[in-house]
Amino acid sequence: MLEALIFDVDGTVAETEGLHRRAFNLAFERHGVGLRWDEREYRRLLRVHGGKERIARSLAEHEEPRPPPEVAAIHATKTRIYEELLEAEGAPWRPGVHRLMAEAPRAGLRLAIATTTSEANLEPLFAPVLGAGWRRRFEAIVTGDQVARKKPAPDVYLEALRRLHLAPLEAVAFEDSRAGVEAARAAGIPVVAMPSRWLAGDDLSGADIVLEHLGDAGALWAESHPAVNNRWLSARQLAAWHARRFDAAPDRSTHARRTRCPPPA
Ligand code: XBP
Ligand code: MG
Repeated sequence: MLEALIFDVDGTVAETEGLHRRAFNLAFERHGVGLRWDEREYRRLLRVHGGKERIARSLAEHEEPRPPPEVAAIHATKTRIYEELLEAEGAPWRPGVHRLMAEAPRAGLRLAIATTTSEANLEPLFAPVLGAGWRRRFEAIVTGDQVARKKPAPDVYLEALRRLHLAPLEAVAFEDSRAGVEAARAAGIPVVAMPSRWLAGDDLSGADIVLEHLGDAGALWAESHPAVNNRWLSARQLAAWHARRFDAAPDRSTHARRTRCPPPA
């Protein structure tokens, strides 16, 4: 039975990568680094997961390798600048995300976050929309800096399941990128994918459902989706789809995905 919704952040909650790109470039200027990522170059570098890893890769490609502490310092500056940009300009949430997060508790569904982004990037994105107490809504908030391996490795999703004390098939993940879909699938979690602008060319066919976005009464899909027989995705419809798809008599092939992680220590 569906128990929890696990949200990716960048590209899924909001189209934030444009602000990330600007923050990286301003940090390069501030540190005297000879890099400037235009949109085309940033789209290419989004295949490298994690800001620090992205900086290191680009420096190595331009024969300007820097020691890890210096890369970390550049990334810390970028994170501060990103927070300032987000606070100053905001990032509109994608259709249906706020609504689904509000519907979830009424439908008996718990909420979690599983993202590659840095923990500091969450407050300026969530607080303006969900209020100062936004963290209380999420039973697990797992970020890239808390796990050993970033997406497409399953680490953030496995850690979210562990903190929720749930089996993979008791959750649904929401993702915008191929790496995110692969990470959730590798954790055994069903995935709803909504392609984002910066990763529009990604193959999301590994997802269980691919939607334009989650939809809203004011942002209807062009057509009703066969999986939910509606023009937006409600918590109730998602739970009904999940029950039809996964609550049938369990067989050996899904045993591992129905086994709960040990409870948090
Ligand atoms: C997206 C990412 C992050 C951001 C930049 O994370 O890959 O690296 O691009 O943030 P997700 P940082 O889609 O999993 O939310 O610089 O903090 O890494
Ligand atoms: Mg994402």
